[in-house]
Amino acid sequence: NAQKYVIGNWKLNPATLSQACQLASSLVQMDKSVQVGCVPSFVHLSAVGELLAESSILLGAQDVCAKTATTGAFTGDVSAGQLADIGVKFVIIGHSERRAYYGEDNALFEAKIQQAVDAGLTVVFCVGETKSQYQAQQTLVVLDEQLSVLKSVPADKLIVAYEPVWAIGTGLTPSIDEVIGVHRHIKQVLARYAMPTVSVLYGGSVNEKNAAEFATAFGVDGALVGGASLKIEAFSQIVAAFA
Ligand code: G2H
Repeated sequence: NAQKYVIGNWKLNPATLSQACQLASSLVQMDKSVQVGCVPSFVHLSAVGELLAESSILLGAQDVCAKTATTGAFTGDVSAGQLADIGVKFVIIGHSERRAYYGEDNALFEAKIQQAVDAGLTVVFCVGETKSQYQAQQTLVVLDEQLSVLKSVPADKLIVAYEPVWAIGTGLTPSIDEVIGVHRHIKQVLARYAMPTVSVLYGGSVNEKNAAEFATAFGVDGALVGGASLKIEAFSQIVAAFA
């Protein structure tokens, strides 16, 4: 059986280091009966990592350098090796915001995945269809193409997150039956890649009200939570739902 995770993707939040530390401290206090991950922005990683050091919470990063896993002349980048050195365990790659706002594509994702794996980091790889692809019933075709970059990733270093783009930060979510169907399909593709036990998380407007429904959906091994991960009350209820 796949391991369960509830991961908070803080995106470009919060505004200050002290707010990030406050949020991290309350995470440490929270009851965690499922594996919890926390993904602050780069500038907050070290401080948050120190606060989480004695806890079971996994520290994650939102991006990684595609060019090297170590050091070099790559202004503005952060390498997988640097991340691993400060206690980062996983990195998010393929998030729809990177695809949409920064034009990131499969070739770049493959390079980033390679660097992450070289440094021993786990990859949380995000896939999902846009609204027009959903309406054109292209979801599974789109996912197959996105998942194709994962063929040679070691299965024990991979988590997949299904995030329909039209559900991200919008308050809209697919029906539970749609989620179950898509997760079944993703798991079939992963089984073809000889990775049948890779966890497949759902992401996109998960909140304290809908978490229980997702948590009981067959094939949903946890959640990638954006907005609701910034509110400790909401996030702890989501974690409890998946426990
Ligand atoms: C999807 C999700 C977290 P939100 O991006 O990755 O964000 O829960 O705000 O829709």
